[in-house]
Amino acid sequence: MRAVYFLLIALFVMSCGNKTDGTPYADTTTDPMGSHNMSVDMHSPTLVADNAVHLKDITVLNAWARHAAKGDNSAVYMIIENTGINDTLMSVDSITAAAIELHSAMNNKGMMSMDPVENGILIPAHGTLQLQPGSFHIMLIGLTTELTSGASVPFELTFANAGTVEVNAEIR
Ligand SMILES: [Cu+2]
Repeated sequence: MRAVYFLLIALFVMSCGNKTDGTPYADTTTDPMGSHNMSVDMHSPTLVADNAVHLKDITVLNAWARHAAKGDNSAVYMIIENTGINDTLMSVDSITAAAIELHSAMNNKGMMSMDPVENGILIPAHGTLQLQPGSFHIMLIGLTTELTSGASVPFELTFANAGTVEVNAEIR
């Protein structure tokens, strides 16, 4: 299971929007454990982060959204840790977009494609899932407002087990 998961994540190295950020999530200045690269670590300890949100066994860290103009599309990324049994991110709500979908992305011989995830995104038991450019992400379709760098916007995440939690995503 772990090896398969590692392979899947390792394949997703490019941004869904064909843009790449060097450090889309890591904030080493506030991380007492120093630099971390935990995209594939299923057993990492809970990270310390400014914007961590806890809901039962779920912790959401480093939520951020890509800046974009009103009417355009954007995406939201975050780290989701699960200290309990398997859970699933079922849906996301926000007033910032006309529609919101959970997407996976794949790099097939240099061609990026992305698809809606039908039955939610699994957050493995005692594991970590990273929503990041080129991998799973929350797709914002038809922004109802401009997403301005430095601002933040609230999103409601609904998990099958843990329930619903509000997360603020910093716009970058
Ligand atoms: Cu997408």
